[in-house]
Amino acid sequence: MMQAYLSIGTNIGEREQNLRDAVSMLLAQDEIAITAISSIYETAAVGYTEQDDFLNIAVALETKLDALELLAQCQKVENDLGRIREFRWGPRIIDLDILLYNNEKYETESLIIPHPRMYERAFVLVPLEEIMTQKYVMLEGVLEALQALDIEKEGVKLWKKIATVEEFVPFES
Ligand code: X6L
Ligand code: MG
Ligand code: MG
Repeated sequence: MMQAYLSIGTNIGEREQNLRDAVSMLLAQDEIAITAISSIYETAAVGYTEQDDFLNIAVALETKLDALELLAQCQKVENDLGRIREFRWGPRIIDLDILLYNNEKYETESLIIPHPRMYERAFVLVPLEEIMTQKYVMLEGVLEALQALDIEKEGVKLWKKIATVEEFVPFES
């Protein structure tokens, strides 16, 4: 089995429900098992700042899918939840990004792993660090990146404590 880590974000509509929908659509896939989920964090939008605040989570999963197949599944979840791409860095109902895949480096036109900008984004690293602590795993570079980011990290607020996937998406696991 391959280990992967995703970052999921949303800043349109019923944001918490959008996260639940995305997680439950991942759970519904036979080829994917979610092994950990972070709490929900709220942050101001980064990149294009004239938009509503985001909720972000990180999830850990095990899968037999290769990285490109996993990307296709993430894009399917985005499409099924009605994501419309209006402009780069603009508001989105849901965004699923593959951060890490089996400790591998991966580079194609459609996918780069590790996610090229994950080490600069507190809204990615703070939830990811929570999962590391839960699972007693060390992911390369994450703690160092968080220390370097200390000031921006202040902007990431714990919005809702989540302990388990079952708690977050009842009846579906
Ligand atoms: C300079 C130039 C500094 C660009 C930062 C950072 C651009 C992040 C895009 C950047 C730059 C992004 C989310 C978000 C987006 C999210 C929060 C992006 C792509 N997604 N803000 N902004 N959460 N808080 O999930 O991440 S758009
Ligand atoms: Mg993203
Ligand atoms: Mg994305």
